[in-house]
Amino acid sequence: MNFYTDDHPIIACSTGTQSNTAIAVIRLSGFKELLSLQPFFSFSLNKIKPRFSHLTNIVFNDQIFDNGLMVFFPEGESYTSENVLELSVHGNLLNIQRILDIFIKNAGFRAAHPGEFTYRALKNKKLSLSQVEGLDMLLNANSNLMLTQGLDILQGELHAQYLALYDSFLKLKAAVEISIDFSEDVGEEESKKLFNYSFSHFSKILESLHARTVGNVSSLLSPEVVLVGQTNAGKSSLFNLLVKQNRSIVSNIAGTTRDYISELIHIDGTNYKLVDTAGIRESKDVIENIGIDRAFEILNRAFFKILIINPFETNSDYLEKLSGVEFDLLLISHWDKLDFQKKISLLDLSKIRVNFSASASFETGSIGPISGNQFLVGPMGPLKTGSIEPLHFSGSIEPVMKNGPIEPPSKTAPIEPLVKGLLSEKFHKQTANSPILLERHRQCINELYLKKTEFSSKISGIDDIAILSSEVNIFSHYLSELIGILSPDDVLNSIFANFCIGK
Ligand SMILES: Nc1nc2c(ncn2[C@@H]2O[C@H](COP(=O)(O)OP(=O)(O)OP(=O)(O)O)[C@@H](O)[C@H]2O)c(=O)[nH]1
Ligand SMILES: [Mg+2]
Repeated sequence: MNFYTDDHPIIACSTGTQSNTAIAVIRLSGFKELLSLQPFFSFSLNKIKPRFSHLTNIVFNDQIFDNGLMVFFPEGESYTSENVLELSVHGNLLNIQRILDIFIKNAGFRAAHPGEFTYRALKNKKLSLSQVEGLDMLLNANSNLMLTQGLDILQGELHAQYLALYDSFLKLKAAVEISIDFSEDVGEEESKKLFNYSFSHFSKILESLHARTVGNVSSLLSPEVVLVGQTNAGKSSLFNLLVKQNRSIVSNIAGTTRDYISELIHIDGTNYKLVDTAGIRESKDVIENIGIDRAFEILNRAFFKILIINPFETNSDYLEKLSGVEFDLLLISHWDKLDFQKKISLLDLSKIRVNFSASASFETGSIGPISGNQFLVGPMGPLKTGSIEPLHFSGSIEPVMKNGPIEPPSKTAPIEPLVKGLLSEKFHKQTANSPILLERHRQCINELYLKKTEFSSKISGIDDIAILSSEVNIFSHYLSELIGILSPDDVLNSIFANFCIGK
C-alpha cells in the first residue's frame, strides 16, 4: 500500500459507482482550511455549523454543477479525525465523476485509494485495528452472523474482551514481579497465592475466547452448497428449482453442465452460494475433465454437500469414488418414473456416507414416497425409511399425479423446504457458540492458548515464582498482536485488501 505516510487531501464517492442512484455521498478529507473551498460552494462557508447540513450549489467559475447538502466535520470530530466535508449530490454516475474532477483538478485533492479513509481513521486512532476488521466484516458480510459480529467488533465489544485479557496478563506479570522485588515483604506463600489467582483469572478469559475458535469457520464465511452426482442425475434441474429460474441448462444429454455455475440463495438471514457442477463420469473431453476436477475441489471445501443419484443411470464405480466424502443430503431423483422402486432396490448405497436421504422428483419439485405412506427420508443414513420429520417442512403434503397414476397411491412434500431446512439447521448448529470469525484473531488466540498450556505444565511443581519472570513474557507478543499494538505491514495489507473506494 502506498498511502501509509501520505496525508494529501483525498476525495471519493462513498456510496458506490456502479449504477445511477438518487443520491450519492462524496467525501473530502484532509484539507487544511475549510474556507479555501469557498470557490466551490454557493453557501457561505464562514456560516457553516459543524455537523449540521446546509443546502448549497456546487459551483466553479460561475457555473452551477449540482445542488445538494453538505456537512462539515472538523478535525478531531470526524471519521478520519481530519477535516471532512460530506456532500450529498445527485447520484448520476457522470454527475459524480464531474464533481470529483472539479475538486481533483482545481482544489488539490486526489482520488482516495480503497480503504484510505479508514486507514486514516486507524492512523489517527479513531478506530482500533480490530474495529477496522469489524468494519471490513460488516461491509462484506454474507450472513446475519457476520453482520452482527462485524458490528460488535466495530463497536469494540470483542476488543474490550481482548483488553480484559491483556489487563489480566499485566496482573499476572505484576504477580511475578512482586515475588521478585518484594518477596521479603510479601512472603513466599502469599506471592504464590497471588500468582495462582492471577493465572487462573488470565486462563479463564483466554479459555472462553478459545472456546469460540474451535472448529473450522472458513466454510461459514462464504458458505457454499454444492450439488454433485453423475451426468443426468438431475443436478441442474434441482439447481433451477432452488434458484427459481432456468439458470442452468437442463437436458437429457449426459455431460450438459461442463463447468460449475453458481447463484446466491438467501435462506434465513444467510447468503449461500449454490453451485451446480459438471456430472461425474469417465470422459475423454479435456474441458469436461477440468470441470469434473473442479467439482471435486468444490465438494471438498463446501459447507453443505448434496449428492444426487439417478437410479436409472448409476454405476457402482462412480459411487465408489465418492465413498470418502460425508454428504449432508442424498437425493435419489426420478421417483416419479415407473420402475423407480425396482431400480433403487438394485442400488448398492452401502459405501455412501450421508446424514439425511430422500427420494425426489425434480420434475414435480417434490420428495416422494417409496411405498404407501412411507417416505424414503430420514436422518443419519445411509438410506433410512421413515416418515417425514415435521421439523424440516413448512409445506403441506399434497397428492401429485404425474406421468399417470403411480402405484401405490402417492403423496409428496415439496423439496425446497427440506433442503433449506437442513441447510439452515446445520448453519445455526455450527454458529451456536458465536465463533470468532476473523482468522487473524483466531490464530492469535490459538497461539496464546497453546502457550498457556505449555506454561501451565512448566509451573506445576515450581515453588519459586521468580524464576518464571522471563517465561511469562511469551504471552506478550501475541497479546500485542491481538489488540493491534503490533500490526506489521502484511497484516495491514491483508486487512485493507477487501476495502472499497470511499471507505
Ligand atoms: N422424470 C424425471 N426427470 C428428471 C428428473 N430430474 C431430472 N430429470 C431429467 O433428466 C435430464 C437430466 O437432468 P439435468 O438436470 O440436466 O441433469 P444433470 O445432473 O445436470 O446432468 P449433467 O449436466 O449432464 O451432469 C433432463 O432431461 C431432466 O428433465 C426427475 O426427478 N424426474
Ligand atoms: Mg447439469
